[in-house]
Amino acid sequence: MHWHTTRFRLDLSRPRVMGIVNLTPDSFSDGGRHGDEAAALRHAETLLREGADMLDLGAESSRPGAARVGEVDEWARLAPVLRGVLKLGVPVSVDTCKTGVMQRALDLGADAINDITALRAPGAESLLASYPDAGVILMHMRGEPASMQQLTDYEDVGAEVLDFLEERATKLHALGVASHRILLDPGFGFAKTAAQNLALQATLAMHSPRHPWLAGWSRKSTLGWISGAPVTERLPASLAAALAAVRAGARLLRVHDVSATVQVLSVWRAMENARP
Ligand code: HH2
Repeated sequence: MHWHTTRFRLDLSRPRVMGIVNLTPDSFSDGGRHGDEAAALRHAETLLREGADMLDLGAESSRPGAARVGEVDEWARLAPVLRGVLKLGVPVSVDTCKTGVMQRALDLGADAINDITALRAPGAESLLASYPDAGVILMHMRGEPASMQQLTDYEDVGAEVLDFLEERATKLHALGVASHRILLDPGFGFAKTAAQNLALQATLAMHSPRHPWLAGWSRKSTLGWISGAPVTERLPASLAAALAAVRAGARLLRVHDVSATVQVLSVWRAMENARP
């Protein structure tokens, strides 16, 4: 099972780790710490030394209630760092929901687009179809980050999210995006209550989608709701969630704490593969 991206094929036969590089001054979990270009590049290099299999670069916070960033500002934050991280020898996805930013990132050579709105912005689907090799991550959410936590009315959250993701993948496929370019993401924390996030993962454990899926639990508020830990102290909770996601079938983990996640996965794999 491989995920095809612009320059690399990521082997997902074992779970992989995507290291987060946030270029936003207002991220919920690591706001502003990598704001300046050189610091962001150093952070990316550190994540790779720690064992990240790929990097995800984002310049607009999607935290509930976060302010929107204009296309020009978003690209101004992304471009210099993207140029640098594209030289580091691993796949790089760009976390954006703006078609113009996607195009510029793909023109610069980005390996994949990670879109929390699953390419629903005007022109986004056909743009991705016109870059024959780029990877795509389609995430489920409702509304906008500012309003999404008021949109949590579901009959059956697991079934609705799975249907949405399969529909989006089918639509893209029909437009010419090959299946092996597509990853799905249930969007933990996006227009879902804590209990719904848990129910959603339980559904995924029982019904695996037809494409590999990514789990983004790292430091999310559901983990605070369960454990009582503030965002700065959610490493143990994030590791437990990462492992539970892998057991539920996730093939890629979007995380802030790469070294600890890689360590957890290596011990888990050794024990899973051990025989008497
Ligand atoms: N979560 C965040 C941002 N982008 N992309 C995908 N595919 N899946 C996720 O779960 C996901 C995502 C939010 O986390 P973070 O990047 O740490 O914060 P912020 O959006 O505030 O920068």
